[in-house]
Amino acid sequence: MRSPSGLHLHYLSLAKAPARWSNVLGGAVFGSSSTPAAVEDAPLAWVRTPLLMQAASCELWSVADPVHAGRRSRLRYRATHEVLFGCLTLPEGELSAVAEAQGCSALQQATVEAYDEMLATVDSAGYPYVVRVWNYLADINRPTHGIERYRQFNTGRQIAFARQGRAVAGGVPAACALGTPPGSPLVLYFLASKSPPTFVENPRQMSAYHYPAEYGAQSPVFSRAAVLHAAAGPTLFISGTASILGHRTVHAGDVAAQTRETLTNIEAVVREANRRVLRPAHDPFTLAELAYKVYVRHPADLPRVRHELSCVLEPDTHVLYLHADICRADLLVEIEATGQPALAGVTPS
Ligand code: 3EB
Repeated sequence: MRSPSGLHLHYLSLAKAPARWSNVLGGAVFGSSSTPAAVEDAPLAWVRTPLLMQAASCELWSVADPVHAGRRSRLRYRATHEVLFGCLTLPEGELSAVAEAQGCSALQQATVEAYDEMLATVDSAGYPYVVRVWNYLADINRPTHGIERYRQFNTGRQIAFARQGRAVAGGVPAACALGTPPGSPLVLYFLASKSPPTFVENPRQMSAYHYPAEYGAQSPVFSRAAVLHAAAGPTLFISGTASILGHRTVHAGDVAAQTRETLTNIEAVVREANRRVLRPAHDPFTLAELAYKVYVRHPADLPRVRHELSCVLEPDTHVLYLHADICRADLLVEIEATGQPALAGVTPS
């Protein structure tokens, strides 16, 4: 991805990974088949969502600035003087005894512990602003204890934020939450910063932290997007975005229409981000400058999803396609996007 900023995102195959890991802040390896080898002390999450095209298997965040590494409990991180990337993996099986004693599900307990560790780490390391969180949990739509697992996750996330004295509505991180194959551990990775980001909502959608109780007793704690302000320039993080208008799923059963609605939502978030933070100080964010991660529920839908993206995005756009369940059973596709403003002189199409 072309970028003027100090923070760079790459989607690539692990074989093409850099020889020098000293510039890598952190990342994630996707796929069901292999455990990535530990790469020096770089925090690399292993996410067991299968790839839909073999072009890329790895998401890497690199920086020009010097990095230092650290650990805290089960969490590993690397940081520059501005941003911290961390990841942690919690197998639910190890928590079933504690969970039973607490009277909650193992997933809820794992979520509380993961978020406790993340928030305690960023506070003590001096990067208190969590900008973006990627959440991956097994069997996201399956009910246990009479409650869908995504809702158990939402309860745990909200408990952890509230317990650390943090807001659970407004000023919360951009995020995504996707399903992984049964038996996979809870995996979280995140970016946090020393300086406050700007959080952005989507005028076409109700804020997720205000969703009505029909989507779960505890609302999901995430913003539609966040803009990280670094010395080298801003970076826009658009959360997982789906075919939701207001708070309702639209186009149930129609993957092409869901993809178009999702892209319209992403356009609306980009416009809102530009309205909120950039004009007139910076060049605007544009769809063309973003890199995309596309989660498809049914692999057979991939050609239809790719066709809709090709109608809106340039052929050389960086897109990583993954096979994953989405957090509502009627959603067939979810798309996240990340990037920097268009370089001066580049005309968006
Ligand atoms: C939605 O808009 C779709 O629970 O962290 C998107 C992004 C979604 C993040 C989360 C959920 C999350 O409600 C689902």
